[in-house]
This record gives sequence, C-alpha cells and structure tokens, in this order.
Amino acid sequence: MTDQVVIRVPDIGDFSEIPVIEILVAVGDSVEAEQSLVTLESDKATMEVPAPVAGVVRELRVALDDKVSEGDAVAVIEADGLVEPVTPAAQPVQPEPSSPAVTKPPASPERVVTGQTEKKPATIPAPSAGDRSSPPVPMDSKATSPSGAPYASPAIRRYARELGVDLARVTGSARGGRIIREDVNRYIKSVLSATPAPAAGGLVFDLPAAPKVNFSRYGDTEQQPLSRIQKISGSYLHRNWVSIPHVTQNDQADITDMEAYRKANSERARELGFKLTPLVFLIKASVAALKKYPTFNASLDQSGDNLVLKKYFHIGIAVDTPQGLVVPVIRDCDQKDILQLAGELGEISQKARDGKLTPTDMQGGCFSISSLGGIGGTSFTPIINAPEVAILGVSRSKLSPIWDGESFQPRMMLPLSLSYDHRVIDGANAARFARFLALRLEDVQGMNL
Ligand code: CAO
Repeated sequence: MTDQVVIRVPDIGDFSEIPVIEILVAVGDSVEAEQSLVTLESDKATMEVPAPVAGVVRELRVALDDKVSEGDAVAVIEADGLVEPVTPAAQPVQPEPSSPAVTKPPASPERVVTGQTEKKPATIPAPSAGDRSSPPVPMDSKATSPSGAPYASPAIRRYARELGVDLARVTGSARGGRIIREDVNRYIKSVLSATPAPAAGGLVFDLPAAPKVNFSRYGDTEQQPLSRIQKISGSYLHRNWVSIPHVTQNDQADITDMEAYRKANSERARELGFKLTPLVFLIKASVAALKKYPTFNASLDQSGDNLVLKKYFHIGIAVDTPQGLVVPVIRDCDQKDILQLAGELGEISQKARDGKLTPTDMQGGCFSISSLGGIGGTSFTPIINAPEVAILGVSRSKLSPIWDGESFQPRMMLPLSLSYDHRVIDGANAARFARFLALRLEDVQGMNL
C-alpha cells in the first residue's frame, strides 16, 4: 500500500490569495523530504512549500500565477513509505523590515491511502528535537538584504550550490530581480561558452560581477544607450587596462620658446587653412624620443617573449568625437614638417568628428598622444593603446614661476603624462624618455620643424 499525501498551503499568517511564482517540480519527479515544491510570493515576502516526505510527485494542483491561501492543495505526492504524521516544513522568508515575520507553524498534510481517503486531523506540533519539519529557511526578501545577498529561493540557492555557481554573479530575471533556475542555467551556459579574456600571459580574470542597483529607487533616472563606438572602444580600453601593467610618468616641459615660435607661425598656418596647436610640436618631439628610445616604438609579439621593433613612425592621435573616442593615425611623421603635420591633424580630426574614418585610418600606430590641453587639467593617466607599449597624455600649459637659480621667471609649463607598459619599459627608461621629450620641446630651434 502506498500513501498519497496532499500538500497544502500551510498557515502563512495574515496573507491570502498569494501568487504562485515558481513551480519547482514536475509530475513524475522524485522528491526528497523537505524539497521545495512551489514558491509563493506576497507583496511583503516569499516562501516555499516543501514536501514533508520523500516520494514521487503524482499531481500538481496549482499552476504559475494561481493565487492560493492557507489550506489550498498544492500537490499530491506518493510517499516512498508509510507516512508518519509530520509537519510540512513551510519555509517562510524574511518579510520587509516593516512587516511582521511570517513564522507560524504550517498546516499538516492530508494523507490519502490509495483506494481510500483518510483525512488526518490537523497536527501543529511545537518544534522539538524529534520534529521532522525543517526550521524556517530565510530567503532574501524583496527588501534590501542587509547582507547584500542575492535574491533567490532556498531551492535555487541549493541548486546553485550543487553546481558551484556563485549567485552574486547571476542576474535575476524574475520580478524584483529574483533569481530563478533559468537564470542559473543561463549563467552556466554563458560561462561555458565565454572565450577567456585575451589577456597577455594567459591571465583570465575571475572578478565578482558589478553590483546590480535599481537606481530609480533613489530618484528619477533615464536610460541612454552607449554609442557603437563607445561599446567597441570600451571593451578594448578595458582589455588594455586590465591586461597591461600601466605606470604613468609625469613630467613637464618649459614651452615658453616653443609657444613664441608657434604664435609667430600661426598666421601662416591659418592662411593655409588649419590651426597650429602645441600638438604638432609634441608629435615632432615624440618621433625624436622614439628614435632615441626604440623600445617605446615596439610591440610584444604573440608569444610575449619578443619585442617587435618598428622602423617607421606612425603616431595615433586620440580624438574626442560626439560618438566617442577614436584614434586615427598620422603616418610617417618623421618625414613631415610641422605645417604638413598640422594640415593632416586638422583633416583627420575633422574626418573623425564626421564619423568618416575607415579602419585603415586607425591602423598601424606606433605610439599615441592623447591631448586634453585644449580643455584643461594638470595630469591624467592615459590608457595604452595595445599593441603599442606607451602613450603620451598632455594637459593644459600654464604660466608658472620657475626658479632660474637667481629669481623666479614666468615660464609656460606643459604637463606631460607618459603611461608605459612596465613589462617592456623600465621606470628609469620612462623617466629618460619623458625628460628627453621635455628637453626637445624646450629646444625649438633644434626640433627640425
Ligand atoms: N595647453 C594649452 N592650450 C592648448 C593645449 C595645451 N596643451 N593644447 C591645445 N591648446 C589650445 C589650442 O592651441 C587651441 O587654442 P586656440 O583655439 O586659441 O587656437 C585650443 O586649445 C583648442 O585646441 P584643439 O583641441 O582644437 O586642438 P589640438 O590640436 O590641441 O587637439 C584634438 C586636437 C583632435 C586632439 C583635440 O581636439 C581632441 O579631440 N582632444 C581630446 C582627446 C581626448 O579625448 N583624449 C582623451 C582620451 S583618453 O580618455
């Protein structure tokens, strides 16, 4: 003879007409005693109704979104053995802090012996050492969990635990961000199909997911999608930031003489249809520094064991466009004078702002310059544009009192921030490179403009 046990919604306090938000088993499933069968969710809290006995699910008497109250039948289980009168372990969960905890003892199951139906009187035993019912298993309520724990039912927690999934990394798709079984499955699939981060040296970063925050809880918000360029460049910037050990060397150049020269030649440039800004002098000085320190004009090969030294001098220029950051390349800068460079810089930055750059325009760079001098600032950390090994950041020049050994002189000082790949370049060489660059900018007559 087999016992069939009708599982009913236990006493759940003041709640009624609570929606069934999750059905955790199917007809024919074997279940363990205390395995959760369905999840109910009121406005305030979530709870699971577990099986009081081990057996096979013969009937499900509720469907998703059905509304149930205390005493409603949820399922029928054919028990593995004869059933002792036990208390089903309803598993109430933490309610919102303002609401009273729902931890009343649950109702008993109704026992049906095949061929005849026998109603057991309701038994609500007080918890004791021999009580087979489980103590309430708290689940994170929709209220903010003080522990910051992910919002998931005990069954999902158990499921995740069995599979070794850290629920903090799983995004919940159910109401209120609750994590359901499909979310765990989707997460596992994404991990299995993900290609490891292409970090140099075979490093794969295993970082916790960023916290998921519902910002509208704190005030008005609106959603603005990232531009296509932001998405593409964002992933490259991220890769470069995490896979290259960056160090930034800061220095400054006295560009008083250079500025005098630039201003004297600005009119000529304007007549030719472009602007003569400090940036072209920086391109010139960078080429000289790359010639003097060839490891800066290099890339690591795929194995990471060799440097590829380049004999050409193509300089990438970071351009701020309404669609996002792009880095077009000016080729053969060693073969161009300052006016040619100014003309090309004007053309290529206009092309970038018009969104007309081709992939070729952005390929083949040896070293990049990111100039924020037209905007302001005193220094920053530019991110290396891999496979390059260094990048020069330029901030706004400032008239400063510089001690000449006898008195302070008003000098125009230009801040330089050189980020370099520390796997390839030592700090001492970076300091030498930055100093050389500064001295080049200070010697405008020797710049071969
Ligand atoms: N110090 C003081 N003034 C400077 C300067 C500096 N370092 N650099 C430029 N200026 C001046 C210029 O001389 C120009 O002055 P005038 O209008 O009086 O002629 C003004 O600032 C504006 O210059 P510009 O920005 O138009 O020209 P540029 O050649 O310096 O730069 C470009 C061109 C395309 C690089 C720049 O417009 C740009 O997009 N910069 C942003 C780059 C960026 O976003 N980098 C960050 C990337 S990493 O996050």
